[in-house]
Amino acid sequence: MSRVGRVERTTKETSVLVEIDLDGTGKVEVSTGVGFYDHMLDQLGRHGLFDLTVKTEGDLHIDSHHTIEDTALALGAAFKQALGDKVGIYRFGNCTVPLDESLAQVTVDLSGRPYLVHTEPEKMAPMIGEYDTTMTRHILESFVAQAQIALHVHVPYGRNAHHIVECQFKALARALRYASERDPRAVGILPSTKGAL
Ligand SMILES: [Mn+2]
Repeated sequence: MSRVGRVERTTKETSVLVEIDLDGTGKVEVSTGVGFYDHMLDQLGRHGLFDLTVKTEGDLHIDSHHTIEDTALALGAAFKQALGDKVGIYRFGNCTVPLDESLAQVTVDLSGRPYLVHTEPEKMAPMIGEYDTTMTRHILESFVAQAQIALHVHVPYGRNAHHIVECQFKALARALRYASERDPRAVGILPSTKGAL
């Protein structure tokens, strides 16, 4: 059974299409018009081994905020859709990824309830190309709200803004992969004592 999600989301500010296949090979086609964000979504697909298509046309004449946020919302919704009934998955995942001087620690529970805990160094370059570095938390908030997962992302140290953000996306990708992958010992079993996820 294929685990795919497809979300189209159109407002007066943006038009977003996201397609994701959780059991892919990391084939990614992303275009949001924000170069660094494309680079981050590329990390997400590649290291999550998700096949991922993202096409966003947003109001970049204002700034990149709506484009980035609405893409994250659609991505979260598509991820949730692809997870389906969550039967037979690991549910929990974590990964720690260094990128030179920076370190990201990500832990996820595909719980059905949205919750984000996020810490990163407060002193960071404000922009990476057209990407406002305060948007990283906003992306995670938006993704979590729609995917309905508990997500903890910590960067205990780091100096270069590009590294600080990129290690978060790499660790997120791998943690989501581990959590969403099928557990061969749990075929047909929903990983919850409550009977619902
Ligand atoms: Mn916003």
